[in-house]
Amino acid sequence: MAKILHSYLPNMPWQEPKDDEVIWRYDNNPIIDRNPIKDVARIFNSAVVKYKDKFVGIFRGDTKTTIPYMYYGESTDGIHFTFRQEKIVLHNEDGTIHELEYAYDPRVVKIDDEYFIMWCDSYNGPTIGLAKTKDFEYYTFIGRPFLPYNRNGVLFPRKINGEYVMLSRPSDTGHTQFGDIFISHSKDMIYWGKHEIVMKPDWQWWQTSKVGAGPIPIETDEGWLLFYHGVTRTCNGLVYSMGACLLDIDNPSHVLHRTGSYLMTPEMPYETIGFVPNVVFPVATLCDKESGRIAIYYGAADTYVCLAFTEINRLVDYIKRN
Ligand code: BMA
Repeated sequence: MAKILHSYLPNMPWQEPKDDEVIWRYDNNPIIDRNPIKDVARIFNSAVVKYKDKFVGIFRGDTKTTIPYMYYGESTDGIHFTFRQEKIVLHNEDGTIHELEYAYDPRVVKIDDEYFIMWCDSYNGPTIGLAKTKDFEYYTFIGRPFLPYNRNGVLFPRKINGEYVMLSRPSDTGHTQFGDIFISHSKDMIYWGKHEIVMKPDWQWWQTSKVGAGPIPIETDEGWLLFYHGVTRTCNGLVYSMGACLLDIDNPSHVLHRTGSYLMTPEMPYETIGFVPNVVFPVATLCDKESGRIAIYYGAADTYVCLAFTEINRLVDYIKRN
């Protein structure tokens, strides 16, 4: 019986499974539809966390200029969100405003009493931006952990062996296709090193082009549970599916088990039809230690935010068997 070790969230969104499926979609997907804010055409690939007595999120909003920025939203049930109309403003350490050219695919993690935000930032090409907030009102820009080109920065929710640990996916300019997941370490969140490879694409076609870390890893007694996206190139463009793996608790560069069959691939109309068809892109999870429930927030077709659910025992069993 696999157990989640560090998340306590009894009132998270949940829907019972209909049969013995390992992962199941929310019946009322998508939870965020097109044109959710005045200047924003689509919200997708977004991060939700628990904050005080509500659920808050840092959302990727593709504006009507088609440039993406980050937006704040909140909810009492984790399903119905209200958004601030203005994009999130970051400040530098000296209090001046930190200008963003664009910002996409944010992840959020709470470490001690602060929330850290990672996103795909622009600095002579896409790389990872890192900021922090205590209250989702005032955000401080920390820096860019890695050189361009890099995407999908995902911090672990606690220090491991005394160091902060981040997954990332060094990549190309966008015109060629490769993407492996690496891990890096830092004592202060400023200087990052000890880079190691974690995972490369595999021979199964759904994950043969690129892989990238998804939500913040979940600590379980079987290892760190990491959902990830796997990409295949077809004659009709790229297809993004979802897989999962278990990483060693003390040395997360070591993959213990990994899905050879995908967990979820684009099938529903909201995943196969949209701004970019055939994309399932997991970005955040909520989970409950007592019940083993996991809710996954994923972007669909670069157009919507959707929810899917799983349960730790079924999932770990599936990852090991596949
Ligand atoms: C990736 C990122 C994601 C996006 C995906 C599919 O490179 O840009 O934001 O969901 O492509 O378009």
